[in-house]
Amino acid sequence: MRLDVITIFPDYLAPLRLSLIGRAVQDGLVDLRVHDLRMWTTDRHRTVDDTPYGGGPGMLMRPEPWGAAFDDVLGPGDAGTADPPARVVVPTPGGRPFTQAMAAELATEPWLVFACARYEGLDQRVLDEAAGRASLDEVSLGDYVVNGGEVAVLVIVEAVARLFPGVIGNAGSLVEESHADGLLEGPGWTKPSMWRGHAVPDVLLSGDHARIARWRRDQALRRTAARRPDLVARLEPDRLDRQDRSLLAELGWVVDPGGTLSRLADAPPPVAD
Ligand code: 6SD
Repeated sequence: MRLDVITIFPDYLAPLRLSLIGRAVQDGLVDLRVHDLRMWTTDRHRTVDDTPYGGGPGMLMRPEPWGAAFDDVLGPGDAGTADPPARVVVPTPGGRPFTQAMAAELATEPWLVFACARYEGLDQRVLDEAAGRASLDEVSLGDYVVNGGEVAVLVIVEAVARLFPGVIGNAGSLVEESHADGLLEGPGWTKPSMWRGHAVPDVLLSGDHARIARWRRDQALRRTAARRPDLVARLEPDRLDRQDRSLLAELGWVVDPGGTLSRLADAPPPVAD
């Protein structure tokens, strides 16, 4: 997979060369290319920003350096090149929410190009230009504002690249983790079995794998109901077994006539877990 990142702070992306993703870059599984947007400026001050038309506070990113950067990074993008089609990802608080499903989808792409905004964001024509020559995704990490796209790119690349075959040593951990099946993962314990008076739950020491799997599923359902009722409401009832349904009913969740899970108005309040 090829990953290009265009930013005015290339050093910000240094963590992508550490740990598991760093190993994948070193091993050539991920072809990571970080570009300094100022390379494509032409003035003495290497200017990338200017005041917004119509007035208002702050500065926007000028289109010219971005246009030149896209010309060089994306190339002509026609049938005359051997390059696969690129997908351009622009982090912005106004984008579509980034989810595990989006990470899984992006992980199937051969080439992602990330454009990191700063200041008050990009001139709209930068986005229009990108959309005209590649498929464009404006993506939000969540409903809060940070100072630029770089930190979002760190998150997105880590979430995407770890799904790439060979990046994570233990592929089984991808199947059982939070969000893999629409549920939060339950708590975990390691040795010692007793620590500062806190014991590991007996069931985990029982060696009864079916009972352990069921108990873990119950823990995941309880935690999800307590912390993320929005995720419970999105579960597909057809993918729940009898024990799932009975536990959820205990927590006040029933399958309504429309076939979706909803919480009974008189259900007991969710309990913290
Ligand atoms: C100015 C940016 C780029 C500013 C952002 C994205 C999310 N989810 N919060 N904040 C953001 C991205 C903010 O460039």
